[in-house]
Amino acid sequence: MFIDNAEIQLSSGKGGPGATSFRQEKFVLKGGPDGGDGGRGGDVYFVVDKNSHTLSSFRGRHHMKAKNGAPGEGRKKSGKKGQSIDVVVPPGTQVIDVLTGDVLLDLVDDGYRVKFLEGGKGGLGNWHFRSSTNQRPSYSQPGLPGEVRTVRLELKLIADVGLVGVPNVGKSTLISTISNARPEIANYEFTTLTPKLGVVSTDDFASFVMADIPGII
Ligand SMILES: Nc1nc2c(ncn2[C@@H]2O[C@H](COP(=O)(O)OP(=O)(O)OP(=O)(O)O)[C@@H](O)[C@H]2O)c(=O)[nH]1
Ligand SMILES: [Mg+2]
Repeated sequence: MFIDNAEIQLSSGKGGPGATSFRQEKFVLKGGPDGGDGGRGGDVYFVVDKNSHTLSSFRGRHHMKAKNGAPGEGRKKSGKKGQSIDVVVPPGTQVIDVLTGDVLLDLVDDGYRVKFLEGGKGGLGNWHFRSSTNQRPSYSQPGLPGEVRTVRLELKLIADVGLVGVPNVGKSTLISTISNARPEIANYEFTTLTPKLGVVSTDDFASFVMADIPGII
């Protein structure tokens, strides 16, 4: 059994700021406040998909971020919510807090979708702050920041095939050409120090997992 892992920083979107705006109409002098609220920041979800077999899609990706909420506008118009993102992982993935080592999520069932980070709340527009003593408030709230969390994804995998051979014979080269794995390849022995997994697609629906194993003397 091999443990495939990837570290990634996830951030939800910031809330959009509320607007400071005053009603402007013909024949209305000094209209009242009408600044709308900022939109909520986008959320971060985990989605379990059995069509992704390994965590290789996270290689080289260090940060995934949902979109920020849009600012509020005049005429009490609220800003648009920031777009959420789905982090797609294979069944069996554990989400581990990098700082504490705690397992935050154990994602098992195909199709399961769970909210992981909540987007920041949008700020209130100045319209909310009118009162009998202040009929023209210039204050509107800023949006709240999103959440940021660095997690390690871990997947315990059973490879279908393992490449066994003496060092420097081209095992990594083979797996790099037939699978989605991109291991280091070099003309010296013991280039590969830890096993790397790759998915070999045989057709649109069938695939198997191949392991690149360090050279054995
Ligand atoms: N001539 C020739 N060279 C190859 C072939 N396949 C790989 N090589 C070269 O052989 C060297 C070693 O390749 P790797 O794929 O890193 O070998 P490895 O078995 O993974 O080596 P370790 O990880 O050190 O055990 C590289 O310089 C490759 O370019 C081949 O079919 N023919
Ligand atoms: Mg190698």
